[in-house]
Amino acid sequence: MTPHALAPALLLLAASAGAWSPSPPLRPFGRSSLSSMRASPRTIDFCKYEGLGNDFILVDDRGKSEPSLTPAESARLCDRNFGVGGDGVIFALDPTPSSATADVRMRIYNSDGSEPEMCGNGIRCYAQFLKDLGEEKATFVVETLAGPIVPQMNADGTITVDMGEPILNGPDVPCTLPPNGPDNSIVEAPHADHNGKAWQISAVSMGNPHCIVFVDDLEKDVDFHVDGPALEADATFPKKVNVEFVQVADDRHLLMKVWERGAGPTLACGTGACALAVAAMRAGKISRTKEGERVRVGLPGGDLFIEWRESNGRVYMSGPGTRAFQGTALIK
Ligand code: ZDR
Repeated sequence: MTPHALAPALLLLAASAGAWSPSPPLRPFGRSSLSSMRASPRTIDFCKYEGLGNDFILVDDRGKSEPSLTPAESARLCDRNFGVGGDGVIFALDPTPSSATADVRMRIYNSDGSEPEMCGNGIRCYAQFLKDLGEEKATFVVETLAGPIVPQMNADGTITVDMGEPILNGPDVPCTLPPNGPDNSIVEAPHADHNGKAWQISAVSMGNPHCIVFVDDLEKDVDFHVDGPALEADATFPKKVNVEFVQVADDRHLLMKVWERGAGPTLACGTGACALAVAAMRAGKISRTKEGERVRVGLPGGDLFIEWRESNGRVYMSGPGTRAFQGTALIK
């Protein structure tokens, strides 16, 4: 597909409620009903996807080596009042020449324009986007700043992603607290006050950094809009951090709320769900998953299912990636 054949002057939102099952073909870009409108200086064709309400603007930049939007343009597009609205913009690019194995490359900008290494919900949306663009393979290798990631399209329409091995070594997360657990990890480490509370935090990277806080009651123990940003900017995480507050419902069911680095409160977080499942197993909050067994992680936008596989130490995340609408946006 060659992008940007037309230039409608308005944002075109062909919104649709509900899931697309099976996903119908994408309307070829460049045939908007507004195509007769006066040409704008610059527009971009996009598709909007969501993974449990964590929503992304997807741009087909295959055939290119760099995203067609700058971080600042992406941030404006993510604005929910002045743009399309989204938790981030994701670009499907050609793999870098040095990548021997990748089929495609993913880059993502958060809604504030910062660039994370990885995005779990985003990569499921990305995989569904490629499928909707005509990709026939059920599994492919995606080059990311966190290394190669492998989504697998399941027969039931969900997507399982091999997210690789978690990084537990504290300094590599990166977190500057003294490691207090096995493998140099940071497990429920007592930490300085924020907002008058003494936090115990666990640090795990899934390519991007996560700070996990176990609480007895998600509603009562967390002042989400105050504690979330305070921990996001905590000085012991030099790259800032995604913050997950977690309540253990039972041995196979965790509940979480996420305050994302660079995006604030979102309805779901794929890398966060993986990180907190690993942290819960490491902290002995729940037992380690047996081969093929999964932990249900309840997020505000729905459930993700996580296996930390004993035989290879890798984390597998399963959940949906759903198209919401496609359109053409004016770049501001
Ligand atoms: C949390 C996230 N949406 C996901 O699903 O994994 C990732 C987005 C990137 C995150 N805001 C970061 O690491 O900066």
